[in-house]
Amino acid sequence: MEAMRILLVDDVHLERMQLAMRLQRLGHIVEAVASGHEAIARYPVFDPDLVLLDVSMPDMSGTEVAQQLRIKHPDWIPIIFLSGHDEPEMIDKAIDMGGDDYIVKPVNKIVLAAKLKAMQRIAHMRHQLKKASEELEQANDRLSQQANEDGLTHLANRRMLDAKLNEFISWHGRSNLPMTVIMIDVDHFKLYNDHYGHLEGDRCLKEVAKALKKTFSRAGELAARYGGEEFVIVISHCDKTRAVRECERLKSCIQALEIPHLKSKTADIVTVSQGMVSWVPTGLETAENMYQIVDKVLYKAKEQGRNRFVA
Ligand code: GH3
Ligand code: MG
Ligand code: MG
Ligand code: MG
Repeated sequence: MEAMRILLVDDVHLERMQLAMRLQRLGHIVEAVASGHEAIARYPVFDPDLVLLDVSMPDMSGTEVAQQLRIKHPDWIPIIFLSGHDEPEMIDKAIDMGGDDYIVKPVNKIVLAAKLKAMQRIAHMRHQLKKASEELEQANDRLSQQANEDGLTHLANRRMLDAKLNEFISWHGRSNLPMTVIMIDVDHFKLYNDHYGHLEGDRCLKEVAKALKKTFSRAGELAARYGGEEFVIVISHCDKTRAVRECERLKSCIQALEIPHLKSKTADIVTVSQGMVSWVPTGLETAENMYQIVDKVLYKAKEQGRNRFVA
């Protein structure tokens, strides 16, 4: 069993020192203080596994200390009272005041060691529980990230995009402000895969995604993978004049990557086509409606020769 961190509180110097020594000999780490005020101050710093608390002390009784500790620190730590009184009513009252056990003074060596063993088991369980709940929390974080993130590109995935786009639409509908949706499709990507292989194709999509993420990383901007080699950008509070600038920026940032694409019928590097729509939502549109609309616009960009945007 691991050593416990024991906070020992007793106003009588000699008793405190004797008990502290005995606890240390049993292998524990002890912080010994002489008053309730000191105990309350040291408690969060020392972070004990167990508190041994004298009941009768001049400035503040042990039961008062226990009550304050319970209020200030909701994380439960066992408290064992120490007292010269062995009347059953006293024991009962002490437990009611927030104690978990009670040892009568003078402290019997065997009783003390036995009770510490029981507390050690509890401390061990508490540590394990804490570890498990931290691991659970981490696993939860990972899961919710995976649920909202595209595995290949680490952009928001379709599910996240749907949710965010619907939120954007209702917010802009209420605020009567324009917003923009841009749908992006990599040009001649089938030919890219055919020529360079699927793995290189994946790498290309990652590069494009990275550039999109960097270009649209401000608050109110969302870059997502719509599916396959298609991406969607959503921009809050963005009218058509600004949206046109954003599409130009997007076009040049993809060109600046200069990813070779010798089989492309558009250029000798990877390019994208974009369909864009800027409007003030009524709030009744859905993400699905908007994909349909913007996809038709994107199709026009393809028809008109690719590597361009159509609004
Ligand atoms: P267009 O310019 O008209 O868009 O032509 P395209 O070849 O890009 O369009 P098409 O829809 O015919 O082909 C898209 C290709 O994208 C086909 C598919 O295999 C590829 N693709 C989709 N998802 C992935 C992926 O995750 N990784 C790779 N490497 N390829 C993908
Ligand atoms: Mg005392
Ligand atoms: Mg496509
Ligand atoms: Mg394509």
